[in-house]
Amino acid sequence: MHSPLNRDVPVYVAGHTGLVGSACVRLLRRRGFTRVVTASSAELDLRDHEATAGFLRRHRPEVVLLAAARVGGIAANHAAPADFLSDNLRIQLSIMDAARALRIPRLLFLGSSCIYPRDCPQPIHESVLLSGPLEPTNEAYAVAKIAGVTQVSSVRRQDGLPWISAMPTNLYGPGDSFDPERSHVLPALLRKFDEAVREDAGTVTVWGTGTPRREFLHVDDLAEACLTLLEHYDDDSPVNVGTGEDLTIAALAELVAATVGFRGRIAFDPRRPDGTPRKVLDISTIRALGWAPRIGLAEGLRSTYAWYRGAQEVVVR
Ligand code: GFB
Repeated sequence: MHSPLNRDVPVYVAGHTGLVGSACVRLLRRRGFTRVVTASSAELDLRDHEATAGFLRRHRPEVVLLAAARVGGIAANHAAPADFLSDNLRIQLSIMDAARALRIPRLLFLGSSCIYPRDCPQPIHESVLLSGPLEPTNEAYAVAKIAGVTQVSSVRRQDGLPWISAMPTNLYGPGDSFDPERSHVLPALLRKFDEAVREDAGTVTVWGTGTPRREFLHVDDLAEACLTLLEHYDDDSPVNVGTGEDLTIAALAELVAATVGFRGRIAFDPRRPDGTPRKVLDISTIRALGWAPRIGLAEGLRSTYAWYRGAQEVVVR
């Protein structure tokens, strides 16, 4: 079992401009960490094995938070599986090989709830990993993430380094991508419904049948979970991070409509893929460590919408 981290150790957050990495940097600074190490993609291409090794040799972090990844929603995953597989494998290998060579004592790898079999019992317990076929719409991404989890457990076994993995559910919050085609469902819907209100449109069309169920966690809650795990968890098994509660995409659309003040009709387009029917996580492992989600979905939607509107105004000005 680990203990609280010294606030003066260098902590490298890989992917600090992304949704997850930026939330982790915010939290670390708030908690008094004085040496948060970051590198923009212009400074360091994490797919470059040698460059990444050189960067870690120069900065010698004692903790690595591996939040860098190529991510996207169901359509982005479907459109570019080779990129999702290749970029994620390369990013993970570069960072973990370099961290292993330097024997960096603590590393947290972030996976995704889509690594679990498509048709597994719900809520999903960590133990069902690799027990069945994956959801086809994000198979390439999931296989890359499973390789990352296996790399962590292999390094633990071979080198005795106490690295760990966390599996977050669908995340959202400030700093997310709101791209209408490539983003995840929650930011995509916030944008669609917001535009509909602004354009006075009578109908918003939501992809798929509206029946799939999804779980949504605010990224600030995930950042708290990452710190909890780095300080208090030391085991082979990845740890689920979610809320343990889900809702249908149709119910999410209603909530988003209420958040942005859309009063028109919600239609569904079943020609668009639904993806996995359900993936809600069993969060008993992380709850036992004292972590629990704090930001409810209605509140998280309101604050994320406010952030989105603020970012839009900056773009317009
Ligand atoms: O968030 P999402 O793209 O990814 O889609 P997944 C979730 C559900 O929302 C699907 C529906 O059933 C979509 O059909 N949906 C409705 C929409 N309207 C929209 C829309 O405008 N945009 C999007 N994107 N979806 C992802 C994986 O799966 O989950 C990733 O592809 C990753 O690899 C991520 O694991 C957490 O939840 O289906």
